[in-house]
Amino acid sequence: MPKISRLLIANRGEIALRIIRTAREMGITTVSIYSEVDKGSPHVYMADESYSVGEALSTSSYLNIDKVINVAKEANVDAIHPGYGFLSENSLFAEKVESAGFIFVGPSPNAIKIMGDKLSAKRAVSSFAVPLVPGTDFPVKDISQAKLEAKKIGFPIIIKASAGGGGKGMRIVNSINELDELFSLAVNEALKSFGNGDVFLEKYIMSPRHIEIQILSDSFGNFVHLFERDCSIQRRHQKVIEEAPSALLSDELRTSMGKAAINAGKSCDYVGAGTVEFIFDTSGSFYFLEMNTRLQVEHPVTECITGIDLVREQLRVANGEKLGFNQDDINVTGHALELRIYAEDSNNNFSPDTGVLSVYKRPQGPGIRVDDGIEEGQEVSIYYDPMIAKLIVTGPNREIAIERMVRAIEDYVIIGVENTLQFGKFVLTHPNFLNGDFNTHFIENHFKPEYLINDDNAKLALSLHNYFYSKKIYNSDSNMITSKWRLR
Ligand code: MV4
Repeated sequence: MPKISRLLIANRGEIALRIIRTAREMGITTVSIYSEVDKGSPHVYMADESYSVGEALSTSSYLNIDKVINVAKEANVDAIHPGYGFLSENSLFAEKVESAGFIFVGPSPNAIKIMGDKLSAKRAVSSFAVPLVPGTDFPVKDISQAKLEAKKIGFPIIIKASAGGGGKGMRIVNSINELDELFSLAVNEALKSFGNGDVFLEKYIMSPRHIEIQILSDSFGNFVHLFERDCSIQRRHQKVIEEAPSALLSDELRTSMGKAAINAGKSCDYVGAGTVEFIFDTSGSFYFLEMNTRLQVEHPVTECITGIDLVREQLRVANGEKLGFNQDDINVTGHALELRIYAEDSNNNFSPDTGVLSVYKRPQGPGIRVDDGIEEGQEVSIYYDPMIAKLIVTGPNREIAIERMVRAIEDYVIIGVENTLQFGKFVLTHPNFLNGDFNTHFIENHFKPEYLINDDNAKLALSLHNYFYSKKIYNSDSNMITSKWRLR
């Protein structure tokens, strides 16, 4: 007997739609929530039912635990899927969901808590054969202790906030002279941002690849991994392109990273879909960084190369079912890339842009998937994440997947809001990206705004490439009848 027949999706935008679609395929009734600015958004009318949770500001709506749980009661749902962001990695939320009698589609509150703190995560995985960056597995309390430990590790080192994430509270220290100042800056920033001044030290890995492993587990202790995603192409901790498989992992490393990732999951009795993040250095060693206890933005590339619907597996596992396959059943076919398209101006230091999407045409064709949560004519507001859409392509190999992505970018029309489509094309056509020679510093090393067209008219022409594209059309007398043709 399935327990989940009614599901609340505690999120908005593309991920809410992503979850609604799979739930519907499984015969589950979907309930969404919306803030006042999202009244006309697709996640409201795509769900079977939708409830208001308040004003635009996230703290008064999508982040308000009591309001979300009240909707769950009112709508009489069986389970809550948190998506990513918002309340997805809030252990207090998971706890309250469960104590109100609902199924939380995700791991236990305890697993979220362990992995939500970097030091406790490192301590948990340390006895489970997961390689760690040389460093301290305890908070460094004062500057004299910092000096002692830094000398043991050897410079350069990196100071990290235990409660941190997304690069906040991190400081790179190149020599002992800089340590005093950077240590107190890191502690103060950690205190101010997280209310927790615990920091630890690690050897700084200079030019790493960021490689993460998708895992899945059920409540019977079965674990599998779904291979890696290479997320090295990022800008200030904001991912830009993700791909699977990585252009550089050997099968041997892939297998040992997969095993390490499963062990990290076992260290906290993980249940559901999770991601274990590693950095990979130039000598081919990999080290655990952290574990994300949610479905990730970039999960589609894994779905594309494995054929596995990760949301379906999350819901099956939450429903108390066993994983439907074991490790040997999971195979990789082809290559997938995801480009995140942000409402940001790449000519103006990527400052967020807002406005109405006056024209919005998605690319189509074999191997193309667009995950978005907005329609033509709707407004991109200041209130939430600036990501407009994810363009995901699959091809038989990396080269063809890249060619396909470039074609899809050319066919994509986004007018009314500055966006990073052309920036994405710059990266995808860069020789170092093409030959797989890149690390997390790719954009700072290779991108200058001058490389993109800065002229408004030219930019418009580019975004209209396939909307009003110039083609030679001849009539029956072989006279050219037009040089402008409106697509569809
Ligand atoms: C590191 C590192 C180098 N050495 N740790 C950045 C965010 C957080 N998840 C961990 N991060 C890093 N930790 C050591 N010991 C470099 C980074 C890092 C990074 C990691 C993954 C993806 C992009 C990054 C960009 C800058 C720094």
